[in-house]
Amino acid sequence: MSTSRSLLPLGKDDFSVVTEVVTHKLNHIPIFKGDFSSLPPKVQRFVAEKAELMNPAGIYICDGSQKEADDIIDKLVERGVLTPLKAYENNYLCRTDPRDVARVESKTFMVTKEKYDSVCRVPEGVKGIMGQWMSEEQFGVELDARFPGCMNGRPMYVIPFSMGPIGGPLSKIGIELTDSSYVVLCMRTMTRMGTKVLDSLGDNDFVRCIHSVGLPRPVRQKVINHWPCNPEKVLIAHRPKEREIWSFGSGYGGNSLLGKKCFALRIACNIGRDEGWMAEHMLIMGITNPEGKERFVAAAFPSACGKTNLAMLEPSVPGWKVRVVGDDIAWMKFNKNDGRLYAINPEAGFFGVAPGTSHKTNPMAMESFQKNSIFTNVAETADGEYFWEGLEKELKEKRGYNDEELKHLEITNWLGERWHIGDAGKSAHPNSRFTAPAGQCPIIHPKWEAPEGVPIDAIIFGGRRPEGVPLVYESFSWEHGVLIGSLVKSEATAAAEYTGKQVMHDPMAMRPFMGYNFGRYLQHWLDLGKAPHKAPKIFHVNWFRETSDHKFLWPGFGDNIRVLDWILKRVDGVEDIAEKTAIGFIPKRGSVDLSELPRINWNELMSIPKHYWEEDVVESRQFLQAQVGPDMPKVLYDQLDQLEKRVKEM
Ligand code: OXD
Ligand code: MN
Repeated sequence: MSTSRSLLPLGKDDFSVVTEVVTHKLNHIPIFKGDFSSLPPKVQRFVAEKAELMNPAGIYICDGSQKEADDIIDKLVERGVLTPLKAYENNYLCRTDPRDVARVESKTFMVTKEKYDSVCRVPEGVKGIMGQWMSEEQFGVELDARFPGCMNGRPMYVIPFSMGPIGGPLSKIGIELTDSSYVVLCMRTMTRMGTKVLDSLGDNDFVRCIHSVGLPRPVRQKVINHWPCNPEKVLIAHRPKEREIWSFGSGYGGNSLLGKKCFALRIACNIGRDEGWMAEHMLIMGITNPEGKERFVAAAFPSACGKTNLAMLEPSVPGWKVRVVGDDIAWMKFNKNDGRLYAINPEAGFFGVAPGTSHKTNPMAMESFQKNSIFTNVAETADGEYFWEGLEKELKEKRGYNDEELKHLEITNWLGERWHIGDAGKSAHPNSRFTAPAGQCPIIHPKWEAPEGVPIDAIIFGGRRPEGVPLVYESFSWEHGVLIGSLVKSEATAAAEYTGKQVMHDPMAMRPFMGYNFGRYLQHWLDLGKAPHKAPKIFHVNWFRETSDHKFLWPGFGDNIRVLDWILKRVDGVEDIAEKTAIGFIPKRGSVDLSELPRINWNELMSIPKHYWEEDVVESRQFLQAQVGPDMPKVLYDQLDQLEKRVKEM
């Protein structure tokens, strides 16, 4: 263990020590805002220890009020960090340093004493993809090379936040310390934040989140776009046992809004394992059929597969209604009384990928960010509107332009350069984002903040699978469904540092967000699915299958309701609409409503090519042996054997 003071064990709260430490440690650091002495003692201690380590110019305790947000926005506008998007009410554009635009998976680590608590026992020479481990000793060294004095000359904001409705039985509290006021604003949208969270802390523990942009003052290098960051020294480290997150060098998204991926997935899946629940990369949606019966589903897709679009789907079939509970993360727990699985969305906002979002693809997301939203790395029109790839047509229609006029429209791209539609390059960064309050979504579910959550009847996995995988299939059992989840694959995404279009494994859509040994995580799923729990049915969908000349076989978007209709009928126990195949139950021809759709090549869309699946099973086994190895629960290898046998007999 390093000698780093910030790593000292936290120990029991001894109030006399706390008072002593606090007065001593805050001696030389002024309070810019808030009342330090009114913080709960354990929070005082956390703040004081970390302030001593990072040496900020002062401490700013966030109360979460509108006035506070307005003050911060005014300052950021004055400094040029935010630009008001004049066409809307309280919408702002932020351009980052172009080197800081996405999650940095290669610099993301789980820090545990035992390596195999974090990662699987992969064979010699194999690089594990389900998370990275760092030893406590190494972490101490890395921390000492970054955090001492890292907030010199900058304020340290103290952000108390709740993931989930404040005080709810499934909710958890975190405190984030950050030197980025952009982070404060985004955390205010993405979480429930402020004084009221502290009031509910009581005897509960909180997740300790420490974030710095990593550029103390005086700054010796050029700051680009008023966006301080330190790309060479990025580190995102989690200490699950200590419920602690340390993030350095990046101000962007999941790297800095620590309530999201770091807490609500990587740390929370550890808490969930200890406490008997699950933290998953899943949307939650309520679907009401034309007869008025509502069901909730949770769906896991890798990043950039359209979770936000699905969660806010506008059904193309009359009579159906969809309402969103969450678009990215689900915390789910089986209820002791009725045995059903209940889910909450721990977040309070949407941090959605902007490009591709339009009134055609996701009108409800568009309505959600007409005010009080922050747009990061999108483009701007001369009239103060946001712009990104996918908005060309509606902009043209809105202005009544012809093609030539559209090409002359003045746009400033995400790099701050003049740009026109048709010019080389993209106007917006492919991972540019909107940050919008969930409550502004016109189809937010009235129960989206129900503290006990909503009951889940189906779990859906999916990915971008151009080849071989039918539109929808249903698992034979919970165990088979867990195997299907462990074999989720998808084309790469701009949300991380990957480029290109290769199909990558993304087990349970959790590959970048796994917080402990993936084999044990699968075992946790298997354990939770047992009686008396009433495990939901598990399905797999693929909206992205292509013809040999790369045309999508399925229209997707609002038409996905047709597939959800079939899924919910299966949940209701309708038998005669399914056909047994080697990989699972698929819809019988005619059982998915295709009315009013242009011709769908059903045979191609639903085909299960034997050669493809033979190869896929072999590849899956190799993958699981290489990546999960001896940590893979035997039950799942049995499931894979059965799948292989069925495919052989096809
Ligand atoms: C996200 C992601 O930002 O999954 O939600 O990358
Ligand atoms: Mn996500």
